[in-house]
Amino acid sequence: MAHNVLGSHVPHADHPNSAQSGPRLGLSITLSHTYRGHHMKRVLLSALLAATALQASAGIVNGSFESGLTSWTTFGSTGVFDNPPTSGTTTDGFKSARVTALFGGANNAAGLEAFVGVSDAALRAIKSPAGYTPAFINGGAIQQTFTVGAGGDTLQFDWRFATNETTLANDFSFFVLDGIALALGDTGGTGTVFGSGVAGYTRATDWITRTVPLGAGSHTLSFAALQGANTNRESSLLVDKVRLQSDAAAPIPEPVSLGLVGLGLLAFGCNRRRKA
Ligand SMILES: [Ca+2]
Ligand SMILES: [Ca+2]
Repeated sequence: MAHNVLGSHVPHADHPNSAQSGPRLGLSITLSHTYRGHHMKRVLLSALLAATALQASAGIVNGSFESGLTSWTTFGSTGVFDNPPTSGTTTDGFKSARVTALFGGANNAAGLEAFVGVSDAALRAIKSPAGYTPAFINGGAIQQTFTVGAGGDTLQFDWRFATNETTLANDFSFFVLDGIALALGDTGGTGTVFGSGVAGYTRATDWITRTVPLGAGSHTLSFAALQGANTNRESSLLVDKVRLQSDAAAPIPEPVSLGLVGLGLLAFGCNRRRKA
């Protein structure tokens, strides 16, 4: 039975919109079929309240990417670094997200701009150096929509930009919050120190933490890397530990934690039945 409970709601948790409704719906349907009896209503109510509290306190799901890119929608070349924490590819756990301006990739720049919801002109406005004119070629992006509760919150994430570019100024990376693009690592940028440290790349920034205040309500966050004029040198943006400040008071809700909630409730239900 535990298998059925776990199996029935994990796919919901995998859905990009699961933070809004999926897991709660899956949990209640399964338990309704599993148990009967008057006290079951209280058990179900507890289940719904527990799931609601868990998600209201932390709107970003799988922000450490320990479940891969689950709960993030993707465009173009995306993936995860999956290495020991000492590898320099993570700041939390074993995995980080990777979005890549691909070596020899097909021209998908217009599609990427549509995916993240910004214009070509808006990206040129944040590209270094100023006045960069060549057409953008290829990139990758990830995106998640989440909700911030009353009173607002603070978004934080860690990023690191790695490149094989020899023609500096070509490739860059950025994040988009509610339609506004903001620069991250840029091969043509100033104030970004490039050393080494990411396997497969000749240059990389250190990990940098970005902090952004957020008002209450729904927010859409994207991370992207985009190829400049030439397509013969790859660059990637690494992202890890995407979280809200309020998450510090509670565990980050990886999809598996919803499974643990289900198992806990299952055990609780069994105990109640034995006593009844
Ligand atoms: Ca991680
Ligand atoms: Ca390049």
